[in-house]
Parts: sequence; structure tokens; C-alpha cells
Amino acid sequence: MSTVRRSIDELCVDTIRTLAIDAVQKADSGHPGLPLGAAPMGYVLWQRHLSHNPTDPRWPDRDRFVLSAGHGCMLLYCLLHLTGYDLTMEDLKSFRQWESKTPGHPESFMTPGVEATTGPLGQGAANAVGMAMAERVLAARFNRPGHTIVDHRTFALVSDGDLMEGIASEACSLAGHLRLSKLTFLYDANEVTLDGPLSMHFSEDVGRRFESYGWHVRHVEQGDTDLEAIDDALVVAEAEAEKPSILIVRTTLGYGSPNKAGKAEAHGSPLGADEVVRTKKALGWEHEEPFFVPPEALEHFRQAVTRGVERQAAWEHRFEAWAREFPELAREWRQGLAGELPEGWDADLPRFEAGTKDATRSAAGKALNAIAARVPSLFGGDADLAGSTKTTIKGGGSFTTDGTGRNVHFGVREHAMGGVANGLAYHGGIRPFVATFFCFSDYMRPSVRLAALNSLPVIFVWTHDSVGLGEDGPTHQPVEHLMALRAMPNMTVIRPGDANEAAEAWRQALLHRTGPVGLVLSRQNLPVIDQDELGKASGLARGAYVLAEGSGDPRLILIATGSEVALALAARERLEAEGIATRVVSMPCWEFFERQSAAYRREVLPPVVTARLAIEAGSPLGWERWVGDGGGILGLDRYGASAPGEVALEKLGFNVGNVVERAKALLGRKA
Ligand SMILES: Cc1ncc(C[n+]2csc(CCOP(=O)(O)OP(=O)(O)O)c2C)c(N)n1
Ligand SMILES: [Mg+2]
Repeated sequence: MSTVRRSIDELCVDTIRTLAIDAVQKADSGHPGLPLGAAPMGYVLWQRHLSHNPTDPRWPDRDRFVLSAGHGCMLLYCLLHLTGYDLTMEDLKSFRQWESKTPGHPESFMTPGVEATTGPLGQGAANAVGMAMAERVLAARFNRPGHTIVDHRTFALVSDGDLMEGIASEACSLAGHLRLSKLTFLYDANEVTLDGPLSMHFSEDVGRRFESYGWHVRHVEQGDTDLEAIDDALVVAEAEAEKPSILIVRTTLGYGSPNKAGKAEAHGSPLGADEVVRTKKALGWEHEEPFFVPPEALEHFRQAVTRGVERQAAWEHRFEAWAREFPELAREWRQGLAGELPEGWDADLPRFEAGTKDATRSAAGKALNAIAARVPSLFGGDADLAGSTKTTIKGGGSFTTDGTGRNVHFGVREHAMGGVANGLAYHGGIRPFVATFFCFSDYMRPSVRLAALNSLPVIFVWTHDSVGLGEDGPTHQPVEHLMALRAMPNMTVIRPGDANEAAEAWRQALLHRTGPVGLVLSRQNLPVIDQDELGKASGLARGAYVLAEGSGDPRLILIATGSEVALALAARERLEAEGIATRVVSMPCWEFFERQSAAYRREVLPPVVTARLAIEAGSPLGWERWVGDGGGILGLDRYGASAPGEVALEKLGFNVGNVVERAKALLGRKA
């Protein structure tokens, strides 16, 4: 012990520890080990370093703290409660209960002060990297000589498990490359994971690994007790102006528990009533009553409120002076933060002439550029495929150390790219987009899921959307991806059918702010459909619309998405020539269509027309919903093949002859 027992600091640390084990015990579920070991880190960081205001968790210039090891959430909840956030003792006592503000892992939409939803290990580390990037972008855009409006740090507490995850490696490698010096990781190095000691599976030298990433590395040997060493390490990290920092803090999982400390048993189940008593005793805790907070500890913690209010007031003072001098910038700032779009933001969206051809990826790239010129908060990048995804903001420059560039070169790091995009969105002030091949959406799916869970308005641009991409073959050809993403709650998938729909898709992506949007785009050229004659690309906003009408009441409906829309139109001509009145419905977005009134849906898909054929070069699973019992599905229930795109599509049945044949079969006619 470095100081006399029961200094106010020690009392506060043990207050966190005892509250955490009591809450886990009461819930009869949860993770006591991390809070017991990491309480000193949490305490020193929050009490002496973190710049935050418990009375305004949304203060834009606050420091960000991400508990990447989300299972240790009682640590965070205790810090939030004790420092004065809107999280009561009753909330702590309702840990892990239905609709409580203290869910089993931190959820940013449930609890004030929780910056990111964590639990899937490694994600929080990538989120923190994204937050630090956002800070740099906004600092470059809004600070002016003599006016510092954006100047905050990002901290993440990471565990052994976090650092084993690939996403953390990707994100930290990128953070080192980008020299994100305002980013600090506190590594809870307790050498135990869920199943047992680290010696079972993890023997790398984390310090040397991070040094090679370009991080500043410091060690704290007595992380259970040595508050001053933690404090010193944080001071040094904050002075480091060139590199992100990682503090490798040796701790004991379940510190204080006589029978479980240092063992995996302390990780994920309550200590047990007797062991709670023993632990409190071992900690020198004198109060038998559970959930006891010594008044002097509470008073000490609550100084965070005065400090925070003062800090924010000083910032607001600076902000007002800046806003007076730069009213235009201030307007931009407010819009960006509120997620609003500037007036006329979509005025330059391109229109494409019928009769020409364009791949939806390149049309979308033009739309992106038209929007980026008018929406300064739009910021993003790609995973070493910008030339293919067509997502470069022209003239936007590369994002590097000075923070002025708008194009992030993520390198071949799709998973980190997803997690970083979420971090950019969590931070606020930025509208992020990221791009790669559709097949590699699998490499970012866990982050996409978290974006959906958290209603983050991230735009995922996925090109090379089907076997139609051709020669790269089945490893690169998505099959099940559309349906897999449609199965994700609160995910919006848009697969436009031509260049005009692609531009409209970008418009709708910007307007959709309650969750992520995936733009699924073709590699190959597609004919630009004559929208004036046949319908309106703006119908995309309704998810599905009648693109081509039957001559007379339709007897057959062809429903298609993406590159298959042109195929449906061509098949319709043949069917009409044979006297079969055929309607073509373009259905670029299921989710938008689901949101329409039943009347509109019946108008597009009249129940009397039971002969319906869905055409999509992907898994058929789920199309039954729109085609019904009398309908058919032309999809793909196998992997693709390496061949020129047209050949692959043709051979796999996406040709006019086959569509006509399948359609006639539905009508009970022979081809
Ligand atoms: C992606 C992912 N895989 C697995 C888990 C399940 N899990 C939760 S914590 C944990 C490991 C715990 O070890 P560590 O990260 O060192 O945390 P500590 O026990 O030291 O608090 C595992 C495997 C998870 N939450 N996320
Ligand atoms: Mg551990």
C-alpha cells in the first residue's frame, strides 16, 4: 500500500469496489472481477483527468471514455452514479433488470454518460479510435487562431480479451499510423480471461507490439493499489504529442476476494454472499449494509459536478466569443452536431440520361461528390479499394495528422473501419461513410450490427454486389449477403437498379438518420432506365414502386432489385409481345417498403395478382413474403463462378429466356 489506509482516495476506490460487488450479488448475475481490479484506474482517470460534466453528458467538448471491456460495466455505472450523472442508487440496484438504465453490458442509448455500447470485445477499442479521429477532424475544421473550441481526449479501458481481438489490432495499428496522440488506452492487464489464466493462449509482449504500432507505452506495476503511479502515467500520456498511449496496468481480477482473486472464477459470476462479506473484510470495509456509500466519499466524488460545470462554462464562454467572430462556422457547427443538412444540400445531385449506361457504383460516386461539396460533415473512406468503390471525395485530400483531409485510407482493415465509423458517429459532428466490396461486409458485420443496435447513422457503401462482378469468382461474389443484412433489425439495405436510383439512394441515405444504411452497388454497367416514361427514381424513397405498367390490368408482376431490374424490363417486353400484361416493380429497399401504408403496398402489389416472380441475384430466402404462395423466386442457392459477369449471370439463370419461362410457368403456361 502506497498511502495510509483509508485516505479519501482509497475510500473512494473501495466504494466503487463494494458497490459493484453488491450490485452483481443482488442481480445474481454479472461480472465483479473487473471492477474490483480496475477501480483504481477508473477512479484516478475520472477524478483527476477526465474532463466531463455529469450534469450535461452531451457537452460537445467533453473527454470521451469508452469501457471496451463492457462486461465490467458495473465499474462504469458506479463512476456515473458517484460522480453525479442521472443514474441513481435505485438504478444500480436494478442492475440487469428489464428496462433498467443499468443493462448487462453498457448501452449508449439506455444510460446517460455511456459513450458507446460495448460487450463484443474489441469493438470499443475501434470506437475510441474513431472518436479520436473525429476530434481531430472537428478541431481542424472549427478551431481558429486564438479560438480553441475543440480540444478533448479519448480514453478507453481495454482488457486482455479486447487486445486479443483482431479488430483491436487493426484499429490500433491505424491509430499508431495516424499518430492519434490524444488517444489513451488503459490496459487492465490482469492475465486472466473467462476460461482461465492467460498462459493458456496469450503470450505475446503487448508493450512491444504497441511500440511497433507507433504507440507510446508505459507500465504501471501495482495497478491494484498504486494510485499515484496510475496518475503519473496518465500525466505523461497527456504530454505525449506525437503518439497514442497505452498504459499497461498490472491488476488482479477480483482484487480483494480471498478465494477468487486472480482466478477466472472472479470474472463472470457473483462472488456469492459469503465471499462478498469476506471481500469487504479483506478490503477493510467496515460497513455491513450493502450499497453503502460513505458520505465523505460521495462528497468527494461529487466534486466532479462543480469541476465539470465550471469547465463547461469556461468552454461556453470561449464558444460564444468564437461564434460571434465566425457566425458562419458556428452555424455549420450547430448543424453538424444536430445531424441536420444545410439548405440546398442535394441541389447538385446528378441526373442520368436514359439510353446511356453506368454502373451504380460510379453513379453513386458522382452523387457522393455532389453531396460532399455541400455537406461538410460528410467524411469517410475505404479499405484500400477507393478506385473500385468510387468513394473518393475529389479534392477532399487524405486524412492525416493535420486533420483537414476528408478521405480516410483505412488500409485493408475492414473490421476496424466498421468500428471506427461507429466511433465517428458516436462522437457527433460527423456523418460517416465507409466503403468496400459487398462480399467483405462480412468482415465488418459485428460493427454493422452495433451500428444498427445503436441507431447510428453510418452509411456503408458496398460495391461489386453480385455474381455480376464476374471474373474474381465465388470468393468475391456475394450470395447470401443481401438477405443476411435484411435480417438485421434496424438495418436499411438499398440496392438501386440504375444510375438515377443510385443518386436517389444516396439522397435517402443522408435523410435516414435513425440507423445505418447499406448502399449495395453494381460493379458492371447497367442501362439507365427511362424514368420519365416508366416511373420515377424518387419512388425509391417508398422502397418499391411500379416502374413499368402492364398493358391493361397486369396478370403478372416481376419484382426486381439492382442489376436485375433491367432484366425484368427486357423480359416484360417479350411477355407483353406474347400478350401477357406484365408489371415491373423496382424494389430497391425492403425496409422502406415495409414502412408504407398497407394501401400503398397493395397498390404496388395488388393481392389479386398472385403470379409474381421475384428476381434477385442472391439468396432466395425471404422473398416468399412479397411473392406469396402463388409466386416464384429466381435467386441463387449456390455460390457463383469465375467467368465474365454477363456469362456468370446468364449461366446462373439471369437471362431473359429463363425469366420468361419461369413467369409463364407461374401462369400455368408452357414456354
Ligand atoms: C467478441 C467477444 N467474444 C467473446 C466474448 C465473451 N467474453 C466476455 S469477457 C471474455 C474474456 C474475459 O477476459 P478479459 O477480457 O481479460 O476480461 P477480465 O476477465 O479480465 O475482466 C469473453 C471471452 C465477448 N464478450 N465478446
Ligand atoms: Mg483479463
